[in-house]
Amino acid sequence: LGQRGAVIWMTGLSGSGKSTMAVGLDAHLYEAGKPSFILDGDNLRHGLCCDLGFSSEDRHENIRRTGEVAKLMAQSGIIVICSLISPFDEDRRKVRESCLRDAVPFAEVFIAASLNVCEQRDPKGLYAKARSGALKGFTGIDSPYEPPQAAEVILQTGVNSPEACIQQLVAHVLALTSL
Ligand code: GGZ
Repeated sequence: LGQRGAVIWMTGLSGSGKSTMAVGLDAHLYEAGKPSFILDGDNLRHGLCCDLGFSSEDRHENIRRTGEVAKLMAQSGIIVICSLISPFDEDRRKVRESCLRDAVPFAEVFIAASLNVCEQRDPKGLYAKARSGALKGFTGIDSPYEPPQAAEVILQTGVNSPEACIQQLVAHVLALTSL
């Protein structure tokens, strides 16, 4: 029997902890002997999506393109962990529908740190730049973020420890991929 792939779609503000959750999940899946791969928005924007900026149109295309790649990889048996802000509910819904249409297991994971928490963290100083007006169209400041209405997993990274959040995520993904 072949290995079952899946698309695990993490959405949340910049600084919410998407990358930390992705790396933690990836490590646990490796330990469990399950092939996995991270598609990270910030990385993809250097290659596959290097022609895209941060307009709504470009963000739509960023999510569409990443979703298609993720589905293809999942069809080859890999658990694909997507880590993108993906601010629009409609874009995430389209990826979900596309995966489910082709029988690829899909889970939406809301990295639910508040804007306040993310702005306090500000690991790259981007919120400060956005507040000063030096960076335009930054998500949560002057560009929208639509929280998921029905995410399969909600991780309170501003409340619970990274380890606890990763455990919660791992449990869901192992259940999803051993059906
Ligand atoms: C949001 C921006 C912006 C603007 C640069 N808005 O936290 P980071 O720095 O390391 O990761 C963010 C990344 C967002 O790329 P995504 O592909 O995930 O975005 S989307 O899903 O909306 O297409 C952030 C950085 O790029 N960044 N400018 N204006 N984030």
